[in-house]
Amino acid sequence: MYKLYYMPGACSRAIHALILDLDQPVELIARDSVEDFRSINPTNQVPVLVDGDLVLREGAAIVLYLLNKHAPESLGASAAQQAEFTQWLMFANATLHPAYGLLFFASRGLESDAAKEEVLQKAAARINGLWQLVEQRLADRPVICGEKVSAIDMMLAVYANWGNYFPLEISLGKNTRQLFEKVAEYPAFAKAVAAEEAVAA
Ligand SMILES: N[C@@H](CCC(=O)N[C@@H](CS)C(=O)NCC(=O)O)C(=O)O
Repeated sequence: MYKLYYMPGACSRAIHALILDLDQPVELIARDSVEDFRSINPTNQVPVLVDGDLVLREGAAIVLYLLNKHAPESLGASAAQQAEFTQWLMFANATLHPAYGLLFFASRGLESDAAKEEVLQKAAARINGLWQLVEQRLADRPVICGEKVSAIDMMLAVYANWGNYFPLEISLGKNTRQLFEKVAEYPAFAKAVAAEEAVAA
């Protein structure tokens, strides 16, 4: 059985949903219930996946590990399709996710209100620009890669939700909103959300 270190509503939610989608058993461990979590991940961040002796950090690496192990065909048939999947996975995990990270940093890390406001507005402008790329990608396809909802779509849906924590104009286009309706109804994602909310309640 996999162990997944998580925080409710955090990026680990997409990994949680992916494990359920792959029909694999998982034990969820809340990061904040672990006394010395830094010994598991020195960055103090989730997700961390444990598979026997393997302790894996970094969301994109975890997604690729799980898909290679349980559903390699979903990564794409050709080298070009696989590269495209990796590109969008990294866009989500290494470009869009850190852009949201700036919002959290500004709201918690800066003392002066003026500095906070400036960083928040700049981060929001960057995030809006990145969501436009998602919108364009979805102009002629229902999901980011492949035929059905993938880990990438679920990651994007999790990040989009973080906009609700800030009083900022973050606008999602019509295609993007349609994608997130699909993700919300996707059984594995809905199950992961329900499980995390049940624990948090
Ligand atoms: N590059 C890391 C980033 C992970 C990350 O930012 N995790 C956030 C939750 S979305 C976290 O654990 N934040 C808690 C903290 O930094 O204290 C990855 O992709 O796994």
